Amino acid sequence: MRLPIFPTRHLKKLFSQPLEDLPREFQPFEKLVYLTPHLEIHVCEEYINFKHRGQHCSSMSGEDEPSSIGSTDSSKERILVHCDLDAFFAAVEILHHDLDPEKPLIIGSDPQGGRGRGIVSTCNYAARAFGIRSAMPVSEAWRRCPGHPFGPGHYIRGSRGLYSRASRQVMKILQEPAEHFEKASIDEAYLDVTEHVQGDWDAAFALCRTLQDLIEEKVGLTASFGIAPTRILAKMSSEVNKPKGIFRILPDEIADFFEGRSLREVPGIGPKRATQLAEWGFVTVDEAYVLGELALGRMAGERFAAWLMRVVDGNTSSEVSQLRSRKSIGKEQTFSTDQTDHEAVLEVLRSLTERVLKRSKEMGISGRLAEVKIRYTGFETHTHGRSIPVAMDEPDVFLRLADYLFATNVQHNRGLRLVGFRLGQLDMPPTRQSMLLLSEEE
Ligand code: TTP
Ligand code: MG
Ligand code: MG
Repeated sequence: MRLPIFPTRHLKKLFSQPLEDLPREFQPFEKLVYLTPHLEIHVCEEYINFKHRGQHCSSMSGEDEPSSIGSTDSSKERILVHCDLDAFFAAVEILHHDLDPEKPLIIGSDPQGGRGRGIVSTCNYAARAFGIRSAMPVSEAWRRCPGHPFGPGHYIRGSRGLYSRASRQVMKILQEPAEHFEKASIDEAYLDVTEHVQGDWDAAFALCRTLQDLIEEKVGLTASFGIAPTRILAKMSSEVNKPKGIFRILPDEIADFFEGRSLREVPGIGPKRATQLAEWGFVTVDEAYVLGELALGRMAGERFAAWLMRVVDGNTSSEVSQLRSRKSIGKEQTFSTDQTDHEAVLEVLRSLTERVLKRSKEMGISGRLAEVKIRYTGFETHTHGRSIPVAMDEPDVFLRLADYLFATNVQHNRGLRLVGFRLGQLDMPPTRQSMLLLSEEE
């Protein structure tokens, strides 16, 4: 399909009139217009200028819907790896403070001698032997394994900065062999390694062993790996041989894997749903599966039944994409004393914006939404956002938007406690829209 020329004057015209008045040849841009009712023309111009200087793209296939970019073809079998670090926070603390891993260590709120009202974040495997688990009330943990001077439990509050640093080191190692990589939480990631191992499941196993050794050698932490054709299966299999385990589910082993396996182990089945199913007499996945979609649907709901069938048939998602786990990229800074010099704050905002855009570029992500966060003395917080028509990763565009959003919204004569920048409405470039813009410029 030949696309219309899309120079700046058309752009101006295009965005200054209602959608229904658009000439026919602009129909492909409907979405663009719809997304940006309050478009800033200069941003578009800047983008076009930038693209004139940079790359060119001459065609639009029509198949690259933004939502599918970064995904994998579901008709082709994928080899996915899920990695999850073992007792992550506890392991980092043990490493950092050179603690004895054989002694029970509990990370969480202050136990206050057993009267604490908070919860346990995590604990090492020695503490798990006492029945302590993540999210358990810390008072309950204390009852099972008291701390000094009553028992062997060592309770600490934890230090977030340490965990982020260790997580970054691990993610860097994991990212290397993956065609598609997704950090799913601070201690876990999905990798699509299909091409890297050329479809060989044994090679995938060997790769996980190598990654496991690398993480231990370079970061000092142990990790568990799951290898399987879908996300859910990969996540479940990384749990099987924890800690420091590797477990693989081949495509023709899925049914065997689910035999006798508790429904509660399937990510997505919570305690409420599991209890309800147990009341009907279904505790394991295969018990529910043999009932068939229709009969199970009558009891547990059609959507749930259809989904469970797909899980067991290995037909759930195998998409690995940063965009699945991440909705935005942001950075903010709290000032040690409230700031009245707004120029100085703007400088901080610019530096945060640059850092966000650097990060997004590293991740191969672009965004359409710029959002500035301002917190005043007394904690009153406002966010001010603006969308642009196409996802971009150009720092200059976002620096200008950050300046604009700050300058037009900040309340003068007020002290500032925090400033932040966030890039939202993320996409993997080039999007279909950016291709359109790139296609035939003057
Ligand atoms: P998990 O991977 O769920 O747990 P874990 O790494 O501690 O243990 P496992 O060996 O079973 O994987 O969570 C990762 C980190 O996230 C965990 O170390 C602490 C934190 N976390 C919380 O702060 N609160 C919670 O409720 C959970 C589940 C985790
Ligand atoms: Mg973990
Ligand atoms: Mg985890």
